[in-house]
Amino acid sequence: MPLKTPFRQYLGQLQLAGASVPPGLQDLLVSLTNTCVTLSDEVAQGALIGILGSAGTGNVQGEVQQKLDVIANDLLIAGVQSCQSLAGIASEEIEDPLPVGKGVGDYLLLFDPLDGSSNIDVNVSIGTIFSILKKPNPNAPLTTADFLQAGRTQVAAGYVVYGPQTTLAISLGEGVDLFTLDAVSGEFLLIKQGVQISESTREFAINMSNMRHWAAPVKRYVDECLAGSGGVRQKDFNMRWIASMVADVHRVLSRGGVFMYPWDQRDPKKPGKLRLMYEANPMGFLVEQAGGAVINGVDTILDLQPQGLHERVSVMLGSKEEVNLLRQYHAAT
Ligand code: AHM
Ligand code: MG
Repeated sequence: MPLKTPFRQYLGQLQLAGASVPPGLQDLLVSLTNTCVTLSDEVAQGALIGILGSAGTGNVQGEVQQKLDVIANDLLIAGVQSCQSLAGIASEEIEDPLPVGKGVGDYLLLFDPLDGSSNIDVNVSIGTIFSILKKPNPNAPLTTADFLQAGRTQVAAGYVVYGPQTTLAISLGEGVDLFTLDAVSGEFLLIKQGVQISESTREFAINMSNMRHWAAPVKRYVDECLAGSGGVRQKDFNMRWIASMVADVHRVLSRGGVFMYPWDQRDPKKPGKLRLMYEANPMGFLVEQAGGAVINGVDTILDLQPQGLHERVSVMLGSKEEVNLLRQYHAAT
C-alpha cells in the first residue's frame, strides 16, 4: 500500500485485499483513532488548557488519578458511543464493564486510556493502549465474562503514543503497521508496513530501582547484561527506561530490545504491576505480530486465561533471543 495512505482508506484497502476487517470493525477503529487525535491535541496544549496535575481521585486499582487519566477515559468512552458494532467497554480506570447502547454487538473494546501517568506532568511521551475482542454471543446481555478471553483471540490491538510525533501502531493479526498523525489534515498517515523486531539486541529496559526485589532469574539475566563484553554474554548492553510502556514498546518495535516489568517482592501477593487486559495482551499481540516474543517468565502471555478484568501480570517482551533466554532462566529455577 502506498506510504501516507490515510488510516480510513488503509482499512478499506485491507478489506478489499482479503483481510477480515468488516465495516463494523472499521467504524470502531476509525472512531477510536479519531478520538485519539482529539486527545493528542489536548495533550499538546497541557497547562494552557488546565489538564495537568492530579484529579484528586483514585481509580479502581487504588492509584491516584491524574486529570488527564480521567479526561482520556471520558473522551474515549464518548468517542465510540455511536458504533453500532460495539457491545461494551472495559477500561483500566473503571471497575466494571460499560455496555454501549443495549450491550449487544460484535465487538468489545478494552483500553488503558492514558498509559504512563507519571510522565504527564513532565512532558515525556505517554499514550493510549487498546485491544479489541469479539463478543462471544453478540446478542446476549453483556457480562464481565465476555471480556475474559486469552490475548491470542484479539482481533485488533494497538497504541497511540503522544510523543514528538503522535504515532499509531496497529495489528489486525497480519503484521504491525505504523502511522503518524498529520497535523494539517488531522489524519493518521501510513509510514511503515510489516514492522519486524530484530531477533537479537544489545538493549534492555527495566526499572533498576527494583533490583533488590527481583526474583533470581531476572537478577541473573540483568547481571549478565551488565557484565558486558567481559561476561558470559560477551557483548555490551545499553539500558533505557522511559516509564511509559507505550514509549518503551515503541522503541522495541523500532530498533529491537527487551522490555521487562517482572513480578517482584515489594508486594509478593501482586503478580506484577502491569495489567494483563489493558497492557500486556495488546502489547504482546503487537510484539508477536512483529516477530518478537512475550512471556510472564514461564508462560506465553497471549495464552493465559484471564481470571479478572484488572488482573496484573509479570511482563517480559521483545527480541526473541533475549526473551527465550529469560524463559530458560525461569525454567531452570
Ligand atoms: P499507568 O498505566 O498507571 O501509567 O502505569 C503503567 C506504567 C507503564 O507505562 C510503565 O512501564 C510503568 O508503569 C512504569 O512504572 P514505574 O514507575 O514503576 O517504573
Ligand atoms: Mg498503563
